[in-house]
Amino acid sequence: SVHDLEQIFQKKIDEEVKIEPKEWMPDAYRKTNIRQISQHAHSEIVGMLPEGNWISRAPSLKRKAILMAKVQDEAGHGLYLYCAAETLGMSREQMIDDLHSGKAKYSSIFNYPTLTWADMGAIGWLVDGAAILNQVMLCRTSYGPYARAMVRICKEESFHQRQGFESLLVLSKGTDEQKAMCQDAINRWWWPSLMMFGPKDSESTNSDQSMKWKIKRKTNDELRQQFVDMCVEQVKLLGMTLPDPHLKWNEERGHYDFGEIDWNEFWNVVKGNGPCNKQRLEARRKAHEEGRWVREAAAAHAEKRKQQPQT
Ligand code: FAQ
Repeated sequence: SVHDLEQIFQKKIDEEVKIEPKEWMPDAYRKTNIRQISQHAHSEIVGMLPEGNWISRAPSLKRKAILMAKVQDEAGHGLYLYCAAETLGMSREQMIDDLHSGKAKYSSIFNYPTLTWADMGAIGWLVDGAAILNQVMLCRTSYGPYARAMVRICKEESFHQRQGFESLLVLSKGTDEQKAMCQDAINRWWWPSLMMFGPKDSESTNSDQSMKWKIKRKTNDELRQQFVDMCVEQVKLLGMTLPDPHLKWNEERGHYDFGEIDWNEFWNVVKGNGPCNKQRLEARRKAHEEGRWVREAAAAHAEKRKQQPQT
């Protein structure tokens, strides 16, 4: 019976056995994995846009080559993740349609504009930094294909974060104008980066079940706190500050206290009304339309090959 299957399933989870595509799983487990993995894939692909904005304006050949490589890595991450979601029975076309129609979510962070070159550094340091903390935990997620994709993604992501920090470090030692640009980028990306971890645990509708199924291993607030503690130390090396007057070491908790996130802003962005939501989706739809002939030609070519006798 379904009840027995559910018990066997939960036993596997409890014993740290990975769940593989062809095995029985509860419908809700399948659904929430499709939801999370496809949102994650969309985030990688939409996440290419804010940085893509600066490729043609990078300040040197070296910085341009690094930025191009980073953005290409993100495309690769998106593709691994779409593949992982496909193993659960959702087609790529459906996922892409859901993104383009505005039905599917992607990370709120990519709906903010990249106003100066320093934003490339701030994204690497803060956005990739937040992404890694979340993804290191996901290397141990219970669904096999997702966990394995995360291992490779994390290696590349750590490199991205280091390059972001290094790039800010150069600005932080530069002219007064460069220093100001660096601080301004940190000021603008700090709060949106904290929002990447999702709503507070008390508002997080999926967390309880996802923790039981070991899809998530740490809660939104746990990871956010870890991120704050890490950044407070790292920002000192830059000689810059974080834009939060409430940041204060709490001896009792052994963590930094920090100010309240603007949750209205967060939900507003998640619901599609952030500064760049419309622009991002528009860019994705346009790219999809413009690539249509390539997909059609590739499919026609594959069909032709199938008809030809094998040699
Ligand atoms: N933005 O119940 P919870 C990257 C939604 S890193 C938008 O707590 P959950 C690398 C959530 O979907 C970024 N929506 O949800 C990169 C849910 O709505 P639903 C991508 C958000 O899933 C760097 C509702 O709120 N990383 O791409 C956000 O248990 C630089 C309630 O929330 C991942 O996606 C948000 N920030 O926990 C690329 C990691 N937060 O679906 C380019 C994988 C929450 O019920 C450049 N995902 N929501 O309608 C996760 O770990 C989880 O999904 C969380 C949210 C932790 C994001």
